[in-house]
Amino acid sequence: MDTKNKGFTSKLVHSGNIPDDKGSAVTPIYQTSTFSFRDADHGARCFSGEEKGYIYTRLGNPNIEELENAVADLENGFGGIAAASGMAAVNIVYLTLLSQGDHMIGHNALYGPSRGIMEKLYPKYGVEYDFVDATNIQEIENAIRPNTKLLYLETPANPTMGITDLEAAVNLAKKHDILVCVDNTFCSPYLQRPLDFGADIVLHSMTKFINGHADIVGGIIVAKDEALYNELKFVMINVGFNMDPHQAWLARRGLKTLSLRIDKAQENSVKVAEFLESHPKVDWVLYPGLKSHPQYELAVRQMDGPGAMISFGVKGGLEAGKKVMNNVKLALLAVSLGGIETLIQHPASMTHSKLSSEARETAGISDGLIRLSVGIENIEDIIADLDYALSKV
Ligand code: LCS
Repeated sequence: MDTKNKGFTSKLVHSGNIPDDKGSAVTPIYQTSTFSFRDADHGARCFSGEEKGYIYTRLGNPNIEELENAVADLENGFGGIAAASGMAAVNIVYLTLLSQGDHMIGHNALYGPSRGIMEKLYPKYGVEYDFVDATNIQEIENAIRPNTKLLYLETPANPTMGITDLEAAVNLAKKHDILVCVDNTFCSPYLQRPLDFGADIVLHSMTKFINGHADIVGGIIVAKDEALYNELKFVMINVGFNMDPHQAWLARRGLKTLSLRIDKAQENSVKVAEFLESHPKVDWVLYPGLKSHPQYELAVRQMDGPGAMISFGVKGGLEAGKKVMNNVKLALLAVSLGGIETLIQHPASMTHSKLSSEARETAGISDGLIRLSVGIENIEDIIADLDYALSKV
Protein backbone atom coordinates (compact mmCIF):
# COMPACT_ATOMS: atom_id res chain seq x y z
CA MET A 1 0.00 0.00 0.00
CA ASP A 2 1.19 3.52 -0.78
CA THR A 3 1.44 5.22 2.63
CA LYS A 4 2.99 8.43 1.33
CA ASN A 5 0.29 10.82 2.52
CA LYS A 6 -0.96 8.71 5.42
CA GLY A 7 -0.68 9.49 9.13
CA PHE A 8 2.01 8.08 11.42
CA THR A 9 -0.12 5.29 12.92
CA SER A 10 -1.41 4.23 9.49
CA LYS A 11 2.23 3.98 8.44
CA LEU A 12 2.99 1.87 11.51
CA VAL A 13 0.34 -0.61 10.43
CA HIS A 14 0.84 -0.66 6.65
CA SER A 15 4.19 0.80 5.64
CA GLY A 16 6.65 -1.44 3.82
CA ASN A 17 4.39 -4.47 3.91
CA ILE A 18 5.11 -6.92 1.10
CA PRO A 19 1.84 -8.63 0.09
CA ASP A 20 2.03 -12.34 -0.73
CA ASP A 21 0.04 -14.08 -3.48
CA LYS A 22 -2.34 -15.71 -0.96
CA GLY A 23 -3.70 -12.44 0.40
CA SER A 24 -2.38 -12.97 3.94
CA ALA A 25 -3.12 -10.02 6.22
CA VAL A 26 0.21 -10.65 7.88
CA THR A 27 3.33 -11.56 5.94
CA PRO A 28 4.32 -15.18 6.61
CA ILE A 29 7.73 -15.83 8.12
CA TYR A 30 10.24 -16.68 5.39
CA GLN A 31 12.35 -18.86 7.66
CA THR A 32 14.81 -19.82 4.98
CA SER A 33 18.51 -19.27 4.54
CA THR A 34 18.45 -19.39 0.73
CA PHE A 35 16.12 -18.83 -2.26
CA SER A 36 16.11 -20.87 -5.48
CA PHE A 37 16.51 -19.27 -8.92
CA ARG A 38 14.26 -20.04 -11.91
CA ASP A 39 17.33 -20.78 -14.01
CA ALA A 40 21.04 -19.93 -14.18
CA ASP A 41 20.49 -16.63 -16.01
CA HIS A 42 17.94 -15.53 -13.38
CA GLY A 43 20.51 -16.26 -10.65
CA ALA A 44 23.15 -14.24 -12.50
CA ARG A 45 20.73 -11.32 -12.99
CA CYS A 46 19.81 -11.33 -9.27
CA PHE A 47 23.50 -11.22 -8.35
CA SER A 48 24.32 -8.46 -10.82
CA GLY A 49 21.37 -6.39 -9.59
CA GLU A 50 19.73 -6.36 -13.05
CA GLU A 51 16.69 -8.05 -11.53
CA LYS A 52 15.36 -7.78 -8.00
CA GLY A 53 15.19 -11.19 -6.41
CA TYR A 54 15.97 -12.77 -3.08
CA ILE A 55 19.25 -14.69 -3.01
CA TYR A 56 20.37 -15.54 0.52
CA THR A 57 19.00 -14.28 3.85
CA ARG A 58 22.19 -12.53 4.96
CA LEU A 59 21.83 -10.36 1.83
CA GLY A 60 18.07 -9.84 2.07
CA ASN A 61 14.81 -11.52 3.08
CA PRO A 62 11.17 -10.37 2.79
CA ASN A 63 10.61 -10.14 6.57
CA ILE A 64 13.79 -8.17 7.11
CA GLU A 65 13.03 -5.94 4.14
CA GLU A 66 9.52 -5.16 5.41
CA LEU A 67 10.89 -4.01 8.71
CA GLU A 68 13.67 -1.98 7.08
CA ASN A 69 11.22 -0.28 4.71
CA ALA A 70 8.79 0.55 7.50
CA VAL A 71 11.37 2.08 9.86
CA ALA A 72 13.03 4.01 6.99
CA ASP A 73 9.63 5.43 6.04
CA LEU A 74 8.85 6.43 9.66
CA GLU A 75 12.25 8.13 10.01
CA ASN A 76 11.93 9.87 6.61
CA GLY A 77 15.15 8.26 5.38
CA PHE A 78 16.32 6.63 2.15
CA GLY A 79 16.68 3.08 3.46
CA GLY A 80 16.93 0.94 6.56
CA ILE A 81 19.50 -1.70 7.43
CA ALA A 82 18.39 -4.14 10.13
CA ALA A 83 21.03 -5.74 12.31
CA ALA A 84 21.27 -8.57 14.83
CA SER A 85 21.33 -6.12 17.77
CA GLY A 86 21.55 -2.45 18.61
CA MET A 87 25.26 -2.94 19.25
CA ALA A 88 25.67 -4.50 15.79
CA ALA A 89 24.06 -1.34 14.37
CA VAL A 90 26.45 0.88 16.38
CA ASN A 91 29.46 -1.08 15.12
CA ILE A 92 28.28 -0.95 11.50
CA VAL A 93 28.30 2.84 11.80
CA TYR A 94 31.76 2.96 13.43
CA LEU A 95 33.29 0.44 10.98
CA THR A 96 31.82 2.16 7.93
CA LEU A 97 32.64 5.76 8.78
CA LEU A 98 35.93 5.61 10.69
CA SER A 99 39.31 4.65 9.20
CA GLN A 100 42.79 4.68 10.63
CA GLY A 101 43.69 8.24 11.68
CA ASP A 102 40.05 9.42 11.84
CA HIS A 103 38.56 11.07 14.89
CA MET A 104 35.06 10.72 16.36
CA ILE A 105 33.28 12.98 18.84
CA GLY A 106 30.65 11.27 20.95
CA HIS A 107 28.29 12.40 23.68
CA ASN A 108 29.79 11.42 27.03
CA ALA A 109 26.59 9.79 28.30
CA LEU A 110 25.91 7.15 25.65
CA TYR A 111 24.57 3.68 26.41
CA GLY A 112 27.63 2.18 28.19
CA PRO A 113 28.86 -0.25 25.48
CA SER A 114 28.40 2.29 22.64
CA ARG A 115 31.11 4.32 24.38
CA GLY A 116 33.00 1.33 25.83
CA ILE A 117 33.56 -0.41 22.48
CA MET A 118 35.00 2.79 20.99
CA GLU A 119 37.39 3.22 23.95
CA LYS A 120 38.45 -0.42 24.12
CA LEU A 121 38.47 -1.76 20.56
CA TYR A 122 38.82 1.01 18.00
CA PRO A 123 42.17 2.51 19.13
CA LYS A 124 43.61 -0.84 17.95
CA TYR A 125 42.64 0.24 14.42
CA GLY A 126 44.04 3.76 14.83
CA VAL A 127 40.70 5.51 15.46
CA GLU A 128 40.78 8.50 17.83
CA TYR A 129 37.87 9.79 19.91
CA ASP A 130 36.70 12.40 22.37
CA PHE A 131 33.61 12.07 24.53
CA VAL A 132 32.23 15.47 25.51
CA ASP A 133 29.06 16.91 27.00
CA ALA A 134 27.13 17.26 23.74
CA THR A 135 24.27 19.03 25.51
CA ASN A 136 26.70 21.96 25.32
CA ILE A 137 27.35 22.79 21.63
CA GLN A 138 30.49 24.73 22.59
CA GLU A 139 32.03 21.53 23.95
CA ILE A 140 31.42 19.79 20.63
CA GLU A 141 32.98 22.73 18.76
CA ASN A 142 36.04 22.73 21.03
CA ALA A 143 36.63 19.02 20.31
CA ILE A 144 36.57 19.31 16.50
CA ARG A 145 39.89 18.46 14.81
CA PRO A 146 40.87 18.46 11.11
CA ASN A 147 40.47 14.63 11.12
CA THR A 148 37.02 14.56 12.82
CA LYS A 149 34.69 12.45 10.64
CA LEU A 150 31.78 11.53 12.88
CA LEU A 151 29.63 13.19 15.54
CA TYR A 152 27.82 10.45 17.45
CA LEU A 153 24.86 11.58 19.55
CA GLU A 154 22.21 10.00 21.73
CA THR A 155 19.33 12.24 22.76
CA PRO A 156 17.82 11.90 25.30
CA ALA A 157 20.95 10.14 26.51
CA ASN A 158 21.00 6.87 28.41
CA PRO A 159 20.71 7.29 31.40
CA THR A 160 21.27 11.00 32.13
CA MET A 161 18.30 12.16 29.99
CA GLY A 162 20.58 14.94 28.65
CA ILE A 163 19.23 16.48 25.45
CA THR A 164 21.37 17.67 22.53
CA ASP A 165 20.10 20.48 20.30
CA LEU A 166 20.00 18.52 17.03
CA GLU A 167 19.61 21.51 14.74
CA ALA A 168 22.57 23.35 16.29
CA ALA A 169 24.76 20.22 16.39
CA VAL A 170 24.01 19.37 12.75
CA ASN A 171 24.68 22.95 11.59
CA LEU A 172 28.04 22.91 13.36
CA ALA A 173 28.97 19.49 11.97
CA LYS A 174 28.02 20.46 8.40
CA LYS A 175 30.38 23.46 8.52
CA HIS A 176 33.22 21.00 9.14
CA ASP A 177 32.10 18.17 6.81
CA ILE A 178 31.42 15.89 9.75
CA LEU A 179 28.70 13.23 9.46
CA VAL A 180 26.13 13.05 12.26
CA CYS A 181 24.63 9.82 13.61
CA VAL A 182 21.88 9.98 16.23
CA ASP A 183 20.87 7.06 18.42
CA ASN A 184 17.10 7.62 18.63
CA THR A 185 16.35 4.58 20.82
CA PHE A 186 14.82 6.54 23.73
CA CYS A 187 12.32 8.35 21.48
CA SER A 188 11.57 6.06 18.54
CA PRO A 189 10.45 7.82 15.34
CA TYR A 190 7.10 8.53 17.00
CA LEU A 191 8.64 11.19 19.26
CA GLN A 192 11.68 12.41 17.30
CA ARG A 193 12.99 12.20 13.73
CA PRO A 194 16.66 13.25 13.65
CA LEU A 195 16.97 13.09 9.83
CA ASP A 196 14.43 15.94 9.65
CA PHE A 197 16.97 18.04 11.58
CA GLY A 198 19.65 17.23 8.98
CA ALA A 199 21.36 14.24 10.63
CA ASP A 200 22.89 11.72 8.21
CA ILE A 201 22.13 8.49 10.04
CA VAL A 202 19.63 7.47 12.70
CA LEU A 203 20.07 4.34 14.74
CA HIS A 204 17.92 2.25 17.09
CA SER A 205 18.22 -0.61 19.45
CA MET A 206 14.95 -2.22 18.25
CA THR A 207 15.11 -4.34 21.40
CA LYS A 208 13.42 -1.33 23.02
CA PHE A 209 10.40 0.75 21.93
CA ILE A 210 10.26 -0.39 18.28
CA ASN A 211 9.70 -4.04 19.15
CA GLY A 212 8.30 -3.12 22.55
CA HIS A 213 7.59 -6.56 24.00
CA ALA A 214 10.95 -7.54 25.55
CA ASP A 215 11.12 -10.69 23.44
CA ILE A 216 13.86 -10.00 20.90
CA VAL A 217 17.20 -8.22 20.57
CA GLY A 218 17.67 -6.24 17.36
CA GLY A 219 18.99 -3.06 15.81
CA ILE A 220 18.49 -0.84 12.78
CA ILE A 221 20.21 2.02 10.98
CA VAL A 222 18.45 4.42 8.62
CA ALA A 223 20.57 6.40 6.16
CA LYS A 224 19.40 9.67 4.70
CA ASP A 225 20.74 8.98 1.20
CA GLU A 226 21.55 6.16 -1.18
CA ALA A 227 25.36 6.50 -1.16
CA LEU A 228 25.56 6.25 2.64
CA TYR A 229 22.99 3.44 2.65
CA ASN A 230 25.12 1.41 0.21
CA GLU A 231 28.30 1.90 2.27
CA LEU A 232 26.57 0.85 5.51
CA LYS A 233 24.82 -2.10 3.88
CA PHE A 234 28.13 -3.40 2.47
CA VAL A 235 29.49 -3.63 6.04
CA MET A 236 26.31 -5.22 7.45
CA ILE A 237 26.32 -7.92 4.78
CA ASN A 238 30.03 -8.68 4.77
CA VAL A 239 30.68 -8.61 8.49
CA GLY A 240 27.51 -10.70 8.87
CA PHE A 241 25.64 -8.46 11.31
CA ASN A 242 22.29 -9.47 9.77
CA MET A 243 19.02 -10.06 11.51
CA ASP A 244 17.11 -13.35 11.44
CA PRO A 245 13.69 -13.50 9.65
CA HIS A 246 11.79 -14.55 12.78
CA GLN A 247 13.41 -11.75 14.79
CA ALA A 248 12.43 -9.30 12.00
CA TRP A 249 8.85 -10.62 11.90
CA LEU A 250 8.43 -10.08 15.65
CA ALA A 251 9.89 -6.57 15.43
CA ARG A 252 7.57 -5.71 12.52
CA ARG A 253 4.61 -6.99 14.54
CA GLY A 254 5.64 -5.02 17.62
CA LEU A 255 6.15 -1.86 15.57
CA LYS A 256 2.47 -1.82 14.53
CA THR A 257 1.38 -0.68 18.01
CA LEU A 258 4.27 1.73 18.70
CA SER A 259 2.15 4.87 18.99
CA LEU A 260 -0.46 3.19 21.22
CA ARG A 261 2.19 1.79 23.53
CA ILE A 262 4.13 5.05 23.76
CA ASP A 263 0.99 7.14 24.31
CA LYS A 264 0.09 4.98 27.32
CA ALA A 265 3.60 4.63 28.74
CA GLN A 266 4.16 8.37 28.33
CA GLU A 267 0.87 9.27 30.03
CA ASN A 268 1.96 7.02 32.92
CA SER A 269 5.47 8.52 32.93
CA VAL A 270 4.23 12.09 33.37
CA LYS A 271 2.30 10.96 36.47
CA VAL A 272 5.20 8.88 37.81
CA ALA A 273 7.64 11.79 37.32
CA GLU A 274 5.29 14.17 39.15
CA PHE A 275 4.79 11.61 41.94
CA LEU A 276 8.54 11.15 42.35
CA GLU A 277 9.26 14.87 42.23
CA SER A 278 6.82 15.54 45.06
CA HIS A 279 7.93 12.56 47.20
CA PRO A 280 9.83 13.59 50.37
CA LYS A 281 12.32 10.72 50.03
CA VAL A 282 13.28 11.56 46.44
CA ASP A 283 16.24 13.89 45.96
CA TRP A 284 15.94 14.72 42.25
CA VAL A 285 14.13 13.61 39.08
CA LEU A 286 15.22 13.97 35.45
CA TYR A 287 12.39 13.67 32.94
CA PRO A 288 12.04 15.80 29.79
CA GLY A 289 8.36 16.40 30.61
CA LEU A 290 9.14 18.16 33.88
CA LYS A 291 9.79 21.91 33.90
CA SER A 292 12.73 21.18 36.22
CA HIS A 293 14.59 19.31 33.42
CA PRO A 294 17.58 21.53 32.45
CA GLN A 295 16.64 21.36 28.75
CA TYR A 296 12.86 21.35 29.16
CA GLU A 297 12.30 24.02 26.47
CA LEU A 298 14.56 22.27 23.98
CA ALA A 299 12.72 19.01 24.68
CA VAL A 300 9.38 20.67 23.91
CA ARG A 301 10.79 22.09 20.67
CA GLN A 302 12.61 19.03 19.43
CA MET A 303 10.55 16.08 20.64
CA ASP A 304 6.88 15.28 20.04
CA GLY A 305 6.56 14.08 23.64
CA PRO A 306 8.73 13.50 26.71
CA GLY A 307 8.80 9.68 26.41
CA ALA A 308 8.76 6.96 29.01
CA MET A 309 12.24 7.05 30.55
CA ILE A 310 12.90 8.65 33.95
CA SER A 311 16.08 8.91 36.02
CA PHE A 312 15.95 9.80 39.69
CA GLY A 313 17.96 9.80 42.89
CA VAL A 314 16.76 8.90 46.37
CA LYS A 315 17.86 10.86 49.46
CA GLY A 316 20.54 8.70 51.04
CA GLY A 317 22.19 7.85 47.69
CA LEU A 318 22.98 4.35 46.53
CA GLU A 319 22.04 2.52 49.75
CA ALA A 320 18.62 4.16 49.75
CA GLY A 321 18.25 3.48 46.02
CA LYS A 322 18.98 -0.21 46.59
CA LYS A 323 16.11 -0.33 49.09
CA VAL A 324 13.78 0.93 46.37
CA MET A 325 15.07 -1.58 43.80
CA ASN A 326 14.84 -4.45 46.29
CA ASN A 327 11.28 -3.64 47.32
CA VAL A 328 9.44 -3.12 44.04
CA LYS A 329 7.02 -5.92 43.27
CA LEU A 330 5.30 -4.88 40.04
CA ALA A 331 8.34 -3.35 38.33
CA LEU A 332 11.02 -5.82 37.27
CA LEU A 333 14.54 -5.18 38.50
CA ALA A 334 16.03 -5.57 35.03
CA VAL A 335 18.08 -3.79 32.38
CA SER A 336 16.68 -2.96 28.93
CA LEU A 337 13.83 -0.52 28.39
CA GLY A 338 11.00 0.47 26.12
CA GLY A 339 8.79 -2.57 26.72
CA ILE A 340 5.23 -2.75 28.02
CA GLU A 341 6.42 -3.71 31.50
CA THR A 342 7.91 -1.24 34.00
CA LEU A 343 11.62 -1.87 34.58
CA ILE A 344 13.96 -0.40 37.18
CA GLN A 345 17.77 -0.63 37.17
CA HIS A 346 20.96 0.92 38.54
CA PRO A 347 23.26 2.13 35.70
CA ALA A 348 26.46 2.55 37.77
CA SER A 349 26.48 -1.15 38.72
CA MET A 350 24.61 -2.52 35.70
CA THR A 351 24.33 -0.97 32.19
CA HIS A 352 27.22 1.50 32.66
CA SER A 353 29.37 -0.52 35.07
CA LYS A 354 32.08 -1.26 32.48
CA LEU A 355 32.90 2.45 32.07
CA SER A 356 35.58 3.91 34.32
CA SER A 357 34.24 5.68 37.40
CA GLU A 358 35.79 8.89 36.03
CA ALA A 359 33.89 8.49 32.73
CA ARG A 360 30.65 7.96 34.67
CA GLU A 361 31.27 10.94 36.89
CA THR A 362 32.04 13.39 34.05
CA ALA A 363 29.01 12.10 32.14
CA GLY A 364 26.74 12.75 35.15
CA ILE A 365 25.98 9.08 35.89
CA SER A 366 26.11 9.32 39.67
CA ASP A 367 26.22 6.24 41.91
CA GLY A 368 22.76 7.13 43.23
CA LEU A 369 21.08 7.35 39.80
CA ILE A 370 18.16 4.92 39.39
CA ARG A 371 16.61 4.48 35.92
CA LEU A 372 12.98 3.67 35.29
CA SER A 373 11.44 2.52 32.04
CA VAL A 374 7.75 3.11 32.60
CA GLY A 375 5.39 0.50 31.17
CA ILE A 376 1.71 0.43 30.24
CA GLU A 377 0.37 -1.11 33.46
CA ASN A 378 -2.38 0.70 35.40
CA ILE A 379 -0.94 3.93 36.76
CA GLU A 380 -2.34 3.31 40.26
CA ASP A 381 -0.40 0.04 40.41
CA ILE A 382 2.88 1.58 39.23
CA ILE A 383 2.63 4.42 41.75
CA ALA A 384 1.56 2.12 44.60
CA ASP A 385 4.57 -0.09 43.83
CA LEU A 386 7.04 2.83 43.92
CA ASP A 387 5.33 4.32 46.98
CA TYR A 388 5.70 1.03 48.87
CA ALA A 389 9.36 0.64 47.82
CA LEU A 390 10.11 4.24 48.86
CA SER A 391 8.44 3.63 52.24
CA LYS A 392 11.17 1.04 52.93
CA VAL A 393 13.92 3.68 52.67
N1 LCS B 1 21.62 2.26 22.16
C1 LCS B 1 20.91 2.52 23.26
C2 LCS B 1 20.46 3.92 23.56
C3 LCS B 1 20.62 1.49 24.16
O1 LCS B 1 19.92 1.79 25.27
C4 LCS B 1 21.08 0.18 23.88
C5 LCS B 1 20.83 -0.95 24.82
C6 LCS B 1 21.83 -0.04 22.71
C7 LCS B 1 22.05 1.02 21.86
C8 LCS B 1 22.32 -1.42 22.34
O2 LCS B 1 21.27 -2.20 21.90
P1 LCS B 1 21.17 -3.80 22.03
O3 LCS B 1 22.39 -4.35 21.37
O4 LCS B 1 21.12 -4.14 23.47
O5 LCS B 1 19.93 -4.11 21.27
N2 LCS B 1 20.42 -0.54 26.10
C9 LCS B 1 20.27 -1.28 27.15
C10 LCS B 1 19.96 -0.77 28.43
O6 LCS B 1 19.87 0.42 28.72
N3 LCS B 1 19.81 -1.76 29.28
O7 LCS B 1 20.08 -2.98 28.68
C11 LCS B 1 20.38 -2.75 27.28
